[in-house]
Amino acid sequence: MAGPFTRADFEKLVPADKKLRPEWLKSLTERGQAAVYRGSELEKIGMPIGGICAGQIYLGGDGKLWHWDIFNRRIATGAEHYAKPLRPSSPLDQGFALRIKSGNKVQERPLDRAHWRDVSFRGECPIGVVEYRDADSPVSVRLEAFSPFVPLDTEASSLPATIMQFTVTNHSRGVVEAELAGWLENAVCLYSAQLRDGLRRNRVVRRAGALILECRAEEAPAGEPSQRPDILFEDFEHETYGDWAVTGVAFGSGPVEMAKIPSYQGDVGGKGRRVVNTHASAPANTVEARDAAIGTLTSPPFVIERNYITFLIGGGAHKDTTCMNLLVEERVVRTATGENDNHMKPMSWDVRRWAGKPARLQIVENESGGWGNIGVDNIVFSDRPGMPLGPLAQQEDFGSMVLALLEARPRDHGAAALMGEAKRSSKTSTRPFDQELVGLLTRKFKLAPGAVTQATFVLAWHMPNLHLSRLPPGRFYARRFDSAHAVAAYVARNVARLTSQTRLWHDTWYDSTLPYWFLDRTFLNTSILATSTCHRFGNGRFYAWEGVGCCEGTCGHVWQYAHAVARLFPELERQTREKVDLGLALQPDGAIHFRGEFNDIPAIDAQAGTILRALREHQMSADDAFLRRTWPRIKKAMDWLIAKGGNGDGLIEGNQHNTLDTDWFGPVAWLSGLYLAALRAAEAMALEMGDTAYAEKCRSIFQAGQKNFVNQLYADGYFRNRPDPQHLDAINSGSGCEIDQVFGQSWAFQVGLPRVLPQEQTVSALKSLWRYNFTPDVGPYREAYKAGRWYAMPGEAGLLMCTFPRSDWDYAQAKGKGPEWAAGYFNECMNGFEYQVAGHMIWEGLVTEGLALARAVHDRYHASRRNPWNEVECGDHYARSMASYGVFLAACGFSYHGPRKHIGFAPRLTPQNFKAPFTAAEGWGSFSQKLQGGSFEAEIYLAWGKLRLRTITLVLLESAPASSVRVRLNTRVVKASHEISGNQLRIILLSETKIAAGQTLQIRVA
Ligand SMILES: [Ca+2]
Ligand SMILES: [Ca+2]
Ligand SMILES: [Ca+2]
Repeated sequence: MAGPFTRADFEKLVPADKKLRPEWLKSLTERGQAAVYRGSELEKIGMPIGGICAGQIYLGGDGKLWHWDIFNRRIATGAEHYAKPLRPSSPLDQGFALRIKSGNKVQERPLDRAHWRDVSFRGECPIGVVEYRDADSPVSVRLEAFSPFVPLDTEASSLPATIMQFTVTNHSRGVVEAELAGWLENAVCLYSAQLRDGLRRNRVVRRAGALILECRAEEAPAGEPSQRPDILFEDFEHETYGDWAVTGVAFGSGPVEMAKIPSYQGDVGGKGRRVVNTHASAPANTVEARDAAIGTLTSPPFVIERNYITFLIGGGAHKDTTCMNLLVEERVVRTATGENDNHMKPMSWDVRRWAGKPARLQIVENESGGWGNIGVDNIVFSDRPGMPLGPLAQQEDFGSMVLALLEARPRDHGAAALMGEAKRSSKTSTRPFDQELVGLLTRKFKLAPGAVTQATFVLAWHMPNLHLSRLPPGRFYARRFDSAHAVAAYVARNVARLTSQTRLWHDTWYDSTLPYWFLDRTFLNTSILATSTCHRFGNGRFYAWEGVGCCEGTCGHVWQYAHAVARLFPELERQTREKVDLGLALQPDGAIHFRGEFNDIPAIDAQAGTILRALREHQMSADDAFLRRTWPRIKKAMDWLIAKGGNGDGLIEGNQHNTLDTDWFGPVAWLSGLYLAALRAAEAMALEMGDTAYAEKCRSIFQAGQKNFVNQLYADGYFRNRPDPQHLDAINSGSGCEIDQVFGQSWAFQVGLPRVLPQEQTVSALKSLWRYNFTPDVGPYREAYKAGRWYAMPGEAGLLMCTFPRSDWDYAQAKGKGPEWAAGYFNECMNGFEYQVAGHMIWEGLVTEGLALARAVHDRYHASRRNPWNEVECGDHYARSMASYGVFLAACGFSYHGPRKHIGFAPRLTPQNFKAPFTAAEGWGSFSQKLQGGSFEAEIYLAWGKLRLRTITLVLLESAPASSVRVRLNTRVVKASHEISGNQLRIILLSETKIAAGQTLQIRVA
């Protein structure tokens, strides 16, 4: 394939001298400017803008909402959206427009790119800001869009709603009369409406001071019961397609015998002997070539003379390209696809509306990529649906939607329907499912020169029928609200509080000395919570994919990298530890099935990570109740790992499943290092629980392990593995330079543990990663090592997962006889891992290198390249990327222990003048420190909630004196003592001190 490469070749693939431009290096630490996107940069922007675990709606670069994944349809994404970013598309009609009258000139300007010359976008999670300007418009418009987001307040942050605040400013010298309109298509039953009849109903009402456009759906009136016999239209039991017209090659010469279908397709579930199955009929031998074939199959005309068309359908889930359509008057009136499953399922179309009309069926197979095939059988016209359609109210996309105009004025106007027989003033309107029903709300205003006005719209949705296979049904938000109307009314009543607290968090986050790019990148992945990666079911359980719709079970080995949720909404992580990892997934022997109920094996990294996360979850609690409840189970999980280590040497030798999806054998630096970190965490928790014998057990294995780890695995400046000679067929990075080799120490920093790995060798390992794995252009490396997916394109920088700088091990050996898809991981750049290393480098003082790694990811996700808000791994909005929050914590040198009432900061950037936000168990705020004149001053300002403290640690700067330490809470002196060890200052408050919101604890060291 490529190689073998010599040392000199390696230099060409990953240069030792990165030749980073001085201005780029300078920009890593400069506060800089907020990034504002314009022009073509707006095209791919999709900022998640709904509540957490409430579906997924994007705010586009020009302020239009798109994607609209709120209808409980499982959307499964893959890795492809890195190389081919999604473009805005919307299944429904919604938007805002301004009608402007100045003098005798009237302009109509929808709020989008097409109608304003200058549109700009600034996304500061959780708030997106879009500004519209045009030299020909007397007014400008500023849109601020967000869903309420208040750390620690899960309830306030989980609303299925988006607030859109418009500010209109008159820049002209004359009076302007204007009307701002918002419209919403009733898209309730978006998918069901393609299969059955029903009615959509809109109404406009005033409630809670708001003008509310409510969109609902209901069953169609029942027809006359009928006794007409079924008509078998087509059973595909012949050798040819008969009267059906064939194009292309995918359909072959006729229906295929089920007995001759490739066995890997499984039971396709057909009726009789033959079926339509393009995967089997395509004239090709490989799966790819079969997928590549395309064609159509069109029935002879028939007259619709029964209420339903029933059939079996399977194959690809591609709308429009692997589908069967019903054509009436040459228009597609019904369409259906498979569900990426070869087993065909019964489907019914309600066709009463077209009774007596001529029609045709068309089976389309126009997809040449994965799942480019379709199966169809047994087409029957019947007066009964072929499968029970079930009550409309139980369909996944049933529910309600609302557009509301808050603080409504008497002249604000609402119309239930825009067009058709209902007049624009009508307050109610109904339409059958196949007709569009769009409602409208408007506000008229008059603006004097220079005057400003505001209008706040709320979009709310309520689709309670989420149902993921094997998981509890329903949506958590439906426990609090019975309709979108109730959601909108709640927002209307609480908009002042929800808005001010969201802004308070936003302002607290950005009121920092840290660079803008750094604040943007480390926080924006938190928006993954507001995507379909994350769900909360009717019973309150938090659940997540790895990325949208891909890889189930809140995967322990992926989620252990993600630090954001634990620090912002710790109750969700505590619940997942307690109910899932240490609950339903915990086996009698202590093994944790890392996908909850979805798999039956443990993984070494997930197991160690769960123990480390349990410590973190304890530290983010107000008291020790969580640890008391879970400690016996944590111990059990630890004992499983200890047993896996076998001989007490602190290294694990046997089969080790892990996040790279295969089993590795022999001591692996990355996995044994995590084991050592877990031992340290268990020891710390044991001591807190008064379990000194267990603490001693963990400590002694740890101590042996740390020595063995260095002695056996450290060579040539980094840590390698010692692959088991009995298992050379297995994938193993061997003596390659592997990205996670010192992950255990990285974790230790995140939870304030004493060192797990010695500093000297650890720093050297990180420098080796920089030297051997960080490349300013992945192109040459990927040209030589082709396997793997694309998360950094040629010309883009990144930290490679594993390189092979030594001559005793190469990709070919690392691959063993493992599958190419898994070995290919070594050649990729995966954001979550890169953040793990970036944070670790910053903790260890390699600040420039750490920032450069994080910035490389940031640059890859610049809006000119792809959607900045969608970090992709094997799925959109990939959870591991929430590791970026750990990079932020590293920059602050943050440590916190809620039950012990301890907080600490050790800023790595500009410590002489530093300010950054923090979150604790019961409150959040801002930490700042400054060296000025002869004194060092630090402040802990609490913006929200409360913070109870006993001890505080700070790092003294070199030139700072420390003969006296004074602590004040606002103006009151707080009695305290202090200890200094090295440059560490530890302040012990004489008694527990509570800082309330709005108060500042001031520390003056002189
Ligand atoms: Ca058949
Ligand atoms: Ca195909
Ligand atoms: Ca061992």
